[in-house]
Amino acid sequence: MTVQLVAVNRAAQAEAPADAGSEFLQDLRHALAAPPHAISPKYFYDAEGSRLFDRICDLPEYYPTRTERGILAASAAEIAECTGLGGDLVEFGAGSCSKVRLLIDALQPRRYVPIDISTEHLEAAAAQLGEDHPGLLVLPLTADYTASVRLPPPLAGAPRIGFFPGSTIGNFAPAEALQFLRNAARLLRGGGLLIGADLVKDPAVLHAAYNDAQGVTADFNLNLLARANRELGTAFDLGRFWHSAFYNAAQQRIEMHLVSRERQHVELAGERFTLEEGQALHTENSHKFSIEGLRRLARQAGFEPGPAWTDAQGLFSVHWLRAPAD
Ligand code: AVI
Repeated sequence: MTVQLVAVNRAAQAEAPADAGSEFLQDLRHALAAPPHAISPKYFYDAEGSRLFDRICDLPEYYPTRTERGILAASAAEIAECTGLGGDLVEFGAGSCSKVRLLIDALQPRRYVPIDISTEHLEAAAAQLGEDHPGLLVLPLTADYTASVRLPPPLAGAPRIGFFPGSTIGNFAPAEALQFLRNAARLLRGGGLLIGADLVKDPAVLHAAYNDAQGVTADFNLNLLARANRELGTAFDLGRFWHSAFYNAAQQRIEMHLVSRERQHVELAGERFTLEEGQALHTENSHKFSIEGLRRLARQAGFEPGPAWTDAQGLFSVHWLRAPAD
């Protein structure tokens, strides 16, 4: 993310067959054409993907959401001691704007700027939040915060407080995570960042969280192909792929892949690609952290790590990272 952020053109987000210049088309083409056959997880989040992700958050096996919510609710007063009151709260990847509700009473922000790539989802959630908190100025911003975002001008006397929950930091490659944090430290200077990070733990717990019994995570993963069918005119047969999610201990991450069940051909924008039986399209990494590992990364990015809060089982962590003024 560069600090100069450019809001996504809404017209370009409409669900219509994409032109040859569309980023999704180019990235999918690239992923199908050559190893490492990988595509960014940001393509999960069209309207359907966002709905599926909300369902994941409620699954019994997916502990991160409810655990982080518990930490935020229990620690809101202590968090407010770090952030101060009356700040300018900016949420990266706000989705349904639900976690911020746990902080509003304690932090009493003057303004809330939720940023998300999915307009429809964001605007409905922001409107509802504004209705529920009439004194709060809510300014939703449709943008890809991993690329570039132009924030509204700062509010005098209100430090910028970034909010990046959900361990979305874990979906970045390590170099991207560092870059994101570096830019955030600049964007938030004089304020700070409240960030959620999933912790390294028993791989069996992780495995269950990404292989739920109801198959919602599988549908979420497969929605990438369904989205390509809707937007790019491909004809992926979803039944010919299976969802694979496993813990890669060496890299401290869950990996998600879509694996071809058989040799098959797919057409994308007039080009034909062959997928071999067992060939995988790598769709997501979800890195897990130690408390000290996250702090080390934050220091490298220019933050001064403050307190970190965890749950009793040590599943998840929330960190306050101060962004020095200069
Ligand atoms: C958004 N992100 C932090 C989720 C995660 O756990 O990495 C996305 C997700 N993928 C599968 N389940 C949830």
